Amino acid sequence: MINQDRLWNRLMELGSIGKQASGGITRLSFSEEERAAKRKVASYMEEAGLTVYEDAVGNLIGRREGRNQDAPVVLVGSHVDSVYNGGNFDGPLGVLSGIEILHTMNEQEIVTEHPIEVVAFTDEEGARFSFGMIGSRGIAGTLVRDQLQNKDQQGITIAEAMSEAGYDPSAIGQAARPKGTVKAYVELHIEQGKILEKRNASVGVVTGIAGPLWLKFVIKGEAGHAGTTPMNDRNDALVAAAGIIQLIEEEAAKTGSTVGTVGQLQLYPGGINIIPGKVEFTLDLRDIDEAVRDKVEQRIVTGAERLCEQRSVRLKTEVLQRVAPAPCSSVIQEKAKEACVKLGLEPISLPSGAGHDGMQLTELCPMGMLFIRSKDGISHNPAEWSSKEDCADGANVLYDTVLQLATKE
Ligand code: HGY
Ligand code: MN
Ligand code: MN
Repeated sequence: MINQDRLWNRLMELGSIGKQASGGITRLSFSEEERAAKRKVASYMEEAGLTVYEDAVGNLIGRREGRNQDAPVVLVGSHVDSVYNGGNFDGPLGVLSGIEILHTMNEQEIVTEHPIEVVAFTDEEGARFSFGMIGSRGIAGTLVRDQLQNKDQQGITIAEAMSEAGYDPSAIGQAARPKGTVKAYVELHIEQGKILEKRNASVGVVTGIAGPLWLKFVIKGEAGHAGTTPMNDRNDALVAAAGIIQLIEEEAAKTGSTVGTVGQLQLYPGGINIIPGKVEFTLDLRDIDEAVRDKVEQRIVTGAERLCEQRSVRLKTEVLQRVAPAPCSSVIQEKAKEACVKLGLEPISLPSGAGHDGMQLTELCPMGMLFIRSKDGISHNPAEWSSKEDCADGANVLYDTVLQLATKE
């Protein structure tokens, strides 16, 4: 069994890095806070007796050798970057549990056939550049140079932020793992929903990951005087945006499985007495079924175009990222359920509404995920919480699942 106090203390200690006065955590990719968190995680990897290194896209990796050092590696991990004002567990749970299971294997002098690596992926959330999963795309070999041109709110590109942090954007290809070099990838994460809590279960086995589609809407109307412009003579970009946001909620709700969220909105010029001339906002649209999601996307964009025409404002939409939903390996699901039963836990299966790095790795290797219960289903919020016991249950299921994968051919 893993050392649950060590895991918990590291979770709490890491959670103090990037903590805001609001109580939330902000650790954006290639920021000083994220670098400090990676230094702290590297020290835990060293304490665990792992060989520590970074790859060309800044993924931080701790490696434990097996009997056969040329055998394909079993990968575990998650991320330590966060959303704005996020919670303590989203990401760090998977990285620190990965370190904890390897620390325990070293203490128990367990010998596996395969080497095992724990990775803290660069920029899973995409909070800073509105383009995420950079580290896992790098390992999958699917990250391309023009994707590094995405900008943050200060106009800094990913490539510039990488260079400033000491990485060479032109070398991203070196992070790619050739097919056959990775046996499996397994991630432990908080559920960020209410299914396990409703089932009164600490751990669940993930069946598949919903695919996030991120769009940017830019509406151009005409700025004007709030006092002298009659209501029937306006090209108000914000009122048009309000109509589209209403449409998003209606179209997403229709399918019963799709979720649509407008998380960012900027209006210009932003004076109290000026009719907004321009509005930019984002849409995060997801469904476990890609065809359903993309049909909803089409209905929203068509409806938005019609609405903007009626209001004589101009609409431009841009795809920021389009990630296909990803099924989890049935072999890994079975091994994880076996691990649950061994620990006296009911083997519960559930889908993931949230996106995760594992969805970038499905072409490279079989992918599996485990969830632990989230209090009130809250996440991306300082109130995000999971109990010490549930973290320990999750890490012990991860431990046994990874041991099954790493001991046999
Ligand atoms: O957005 C997500 O689903 C994840 O938290 N990156
Ligand atoms: Mn998240
Ligand atoms: Mn996450």
